[in-house]
Amino acid sequence: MLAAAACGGGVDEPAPTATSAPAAPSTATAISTAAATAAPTPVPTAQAPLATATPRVPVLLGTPVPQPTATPTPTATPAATAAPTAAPTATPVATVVPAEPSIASTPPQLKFSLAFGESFFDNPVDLGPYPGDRVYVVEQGGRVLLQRPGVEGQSVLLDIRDLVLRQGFEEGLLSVTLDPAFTSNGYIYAYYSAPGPRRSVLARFTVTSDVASVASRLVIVEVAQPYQNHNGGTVRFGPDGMLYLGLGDGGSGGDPDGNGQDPSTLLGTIIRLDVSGATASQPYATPSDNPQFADSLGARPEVWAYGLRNPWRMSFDPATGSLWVGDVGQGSVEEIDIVDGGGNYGWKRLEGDRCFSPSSGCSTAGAVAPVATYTHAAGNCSVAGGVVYRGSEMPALRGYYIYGDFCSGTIWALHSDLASGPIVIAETGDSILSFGVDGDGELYMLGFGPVFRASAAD
Ligand SMILES: [Ca+2]
Repeated sequence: MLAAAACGGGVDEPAPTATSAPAAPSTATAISTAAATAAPTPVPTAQAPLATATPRVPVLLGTPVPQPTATPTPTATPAATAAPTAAPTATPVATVVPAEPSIASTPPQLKFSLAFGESFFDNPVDLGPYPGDRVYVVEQGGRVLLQRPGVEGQSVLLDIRDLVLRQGFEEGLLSVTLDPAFTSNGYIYAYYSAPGPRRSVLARFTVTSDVASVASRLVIVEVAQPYQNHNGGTVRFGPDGMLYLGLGDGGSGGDPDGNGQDPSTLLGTIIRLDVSGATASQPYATPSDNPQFADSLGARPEVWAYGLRNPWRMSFDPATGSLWVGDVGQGSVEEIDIVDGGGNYGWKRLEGDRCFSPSSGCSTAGAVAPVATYTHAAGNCSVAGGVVYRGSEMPALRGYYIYGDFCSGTIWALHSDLASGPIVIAETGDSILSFGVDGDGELYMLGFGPVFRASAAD
């Protein structure tokens, strides 16, 4: 087990200010110097909205491949069985909520063992299912590795270390997901930091025989980053077949540009894109059923929800379709949100359930409250959002949302129907970067180097 990192740094390490910025390394580019020293002038997003994007009815793809279902997953591809010849003209069908057995009143305490023998990683930050009973593990430095649970050997699915900016602690390759029709089209999506100018990039790559071609890259969206921290970000497909990406408020500390409450920028939002017909000239379409915000907000049409500070980790509950987000706090409170379309999650008027700006008497009007919060007492510093467990090995854990803290290593379980409050299910002492599940829905915890597989301690 690794010792916890110093909490003063952590996932939510404050951006250097103009006066405290460390000397740029000799390899630093002009853009990094500018970003560290320039006044925090709002930087326009790199890509204008696609005003000509044809509104389209989202193609309903059924249960996405990467998200395990509650029952054993058939091997047939969803695209083969669910993609209709003609797009339906009705509004999208609401997420189907299958009957679930009741959730146990007490979740099990967890223990962790190395998931892939003595395999270690360069900051494993994301993990998900891959065909052939494998999982992919994302390294922050820019590689994606294929692993078989319990086996030490690995192969390289994607290597974009040459494209990735990893200057700040929170920069790098941050998340990867598979297309719902991956088994037929080979598409994977990667979200990473890039230099010149400093920005976040969501790009698609095509996989052939378990290797992604870097040359196949198709940039979906780019967002200029004014500071090196608060880049979000998780990319996942929802049960509606749409692509969701969480973006942070742009960074520094205290959201100096006010991006959190401004959905005319993609910073501080979760965006929802239709990438099913992506081409180089039109890499995404804005779904016609994206939320309609008040005209006065001037919201970008891609925005699904806003008011987020740094949604580092998010996931869909494969049973209910709910989007669970861990939004990292400033200096006092960490929060868990269930994010619905059109919601304003409060930052920076609110940090968790407390006023942030102003520090008292703030307006809570229109802000969606978190479903859980915890404070920076007891060594906590930064939430690593997790997953709703729907696996089979730990029946008493089914239906609980699992999340942890980067500094304290504490892991909680929260009843996904919110019938009771969070329960501590492990004190790992590890620096928790992220969580993930394999194709059976079994739980993994990602630390600084190792990846652990969870099991019930009793
Ligand atoms: Ca909030």
